[in-house]
Amino acid sequence: MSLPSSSHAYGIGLIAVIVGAAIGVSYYQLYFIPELNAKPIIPDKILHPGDTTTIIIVPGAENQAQDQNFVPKTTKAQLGVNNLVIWKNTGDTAHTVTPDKPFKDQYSGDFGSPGVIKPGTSYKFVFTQEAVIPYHCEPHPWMKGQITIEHGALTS
Ligand SMILES: [Cu+2]
Repeated sequence: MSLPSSSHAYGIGLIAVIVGAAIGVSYYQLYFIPELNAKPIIPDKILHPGDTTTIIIVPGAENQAQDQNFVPKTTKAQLGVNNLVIWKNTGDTAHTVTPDKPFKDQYSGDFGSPGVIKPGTSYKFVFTQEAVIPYHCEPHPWMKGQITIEHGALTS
């Protein structure tokens, strides 16, 4: 009788291992993965920098013969200093701020105006990581600019 009872114990042991593994996998899926996918923790001074960087979309920007459209065309901002960047449309035509190739900030997500920036309105984006992003205006592709986000002097 020793053989059947030991094989019975073996069966129970096997079931225990399977149940344990199943619990482990569901724990991993329920708690561990969401933790990994959660937004990174960003220092408050980067989420709420003391200063902003403003880029003006000037009147006549849609005119291909006009050099000035995004002013300034190339801009640098520092993390923790002025990494909240605002594009202000002061003209009378709708424009967009569209990255030349998609850029996704680790915290703020996809960069680029969700639609057009109507005259008198603006588009804001908080950059939380270093990046160099060439961008343009979708309806007027000759309007080009570049924003560079640098490690800030105040950032550790
Ligand atoms: Cu435009």
